[in-house]
Amino acid sequence: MPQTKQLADSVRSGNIRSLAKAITLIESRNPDHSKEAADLLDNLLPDTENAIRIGISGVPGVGKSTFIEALGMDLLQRGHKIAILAVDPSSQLSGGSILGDKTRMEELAREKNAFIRPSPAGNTLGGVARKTRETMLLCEAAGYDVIIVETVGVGQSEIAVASMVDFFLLLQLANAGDELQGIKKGVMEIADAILINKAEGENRPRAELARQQYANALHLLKPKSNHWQVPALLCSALHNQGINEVWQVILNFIATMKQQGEFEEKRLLQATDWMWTLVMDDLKELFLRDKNVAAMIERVQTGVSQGTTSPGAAARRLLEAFRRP
Ligand SMILES: Nc1nc2c(ncn2[C@@H]2O[C@H](COP(=O)(O)OP(=O)(O)OP(=O)(O)O)[C@@H](O)[C@H]2O)c(=O)[nH]1
Ligand SMILES: [Mg+2]
Repeated sequence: MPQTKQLADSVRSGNIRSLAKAITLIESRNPDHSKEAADLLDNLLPDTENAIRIGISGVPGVGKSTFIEALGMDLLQRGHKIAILAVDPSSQLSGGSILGDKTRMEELAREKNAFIRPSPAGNTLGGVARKTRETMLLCEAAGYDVIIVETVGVGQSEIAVASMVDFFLLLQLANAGDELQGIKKGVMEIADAILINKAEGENRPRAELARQQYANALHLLKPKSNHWQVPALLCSALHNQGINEVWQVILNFIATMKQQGEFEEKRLLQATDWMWTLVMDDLKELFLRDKNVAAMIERVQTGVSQGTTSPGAAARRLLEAFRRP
């Protein structure tokens, strides 16, 4: 399609309006647009190799946005172009977004080499993550060489973000005494580094203590890679302390993974996983929209919820209905 190619070329040239247009196309719920969006992504895929993808998560108020602003300003000075995207699992409920009304990245937002984009409210986490991932690719093709995906830490969304980035950073606070209780083990297992924020002033000794406890706990976890020991670090995003150290850790991680061949391997694995996620999502939707299924789903589900039909029998009946022409 010549139109798609034109848009792709314009995105590649770094034109912001075309990038915004491309993102709108990807976010569109109009089924007519999905073929065009897929063509566009295919066209741009070869241009998405060179960026560094970073995921950042942590509980509300831990300082994610403040950290991203500090890191972002630092990276801009080093000549990078950065894009910041948000996966907001709460947007399904509130219709709001992390970066919506409470953007705390005012400095970054004024910079021409920074692109900040909240994810649209979506019906499912999968849907929101899908758009975030595709938006990330568009930004890369447009020349942004560092992509930061922010998400509030509520389990599911962290996993979704970790599966689309090269480096996953978990922000924590030093809460005296219960450092390791508040953190779910599963989340710790997907982190490539743990960063204790607000480690300044009188909070510093407690943060250092927490850092040591994390470091000890991390040593006990089975490593994701034999070539990377997940570090526990300190910073103060508000006071701009320790930010560059984190960046050096990220660069070191990427260099090590590339050297070991694990970088490319992980991206290809993520791409394959992603394909299956999309297939499964679409299958589920086809299933739910199937007229045979639709005709009986409520009755069958009621049977299961009232204990009169077994889940296995119910599933079998629904699948048989789905296969029936
Ligand atoms: N003392 C101190 N305060 C900080 C630091 N970093 C962030 N804060 C403050 O903590 C509050 C929350 O910071 P945000 O950056 O908005 O936190 P967030 O994790 O993005 O929060 P959500 O987007 O709501 O999930 C703000 O008042 C920040 O000024 C820090 O290093 N030290
Ligand atoms: Mg925030």
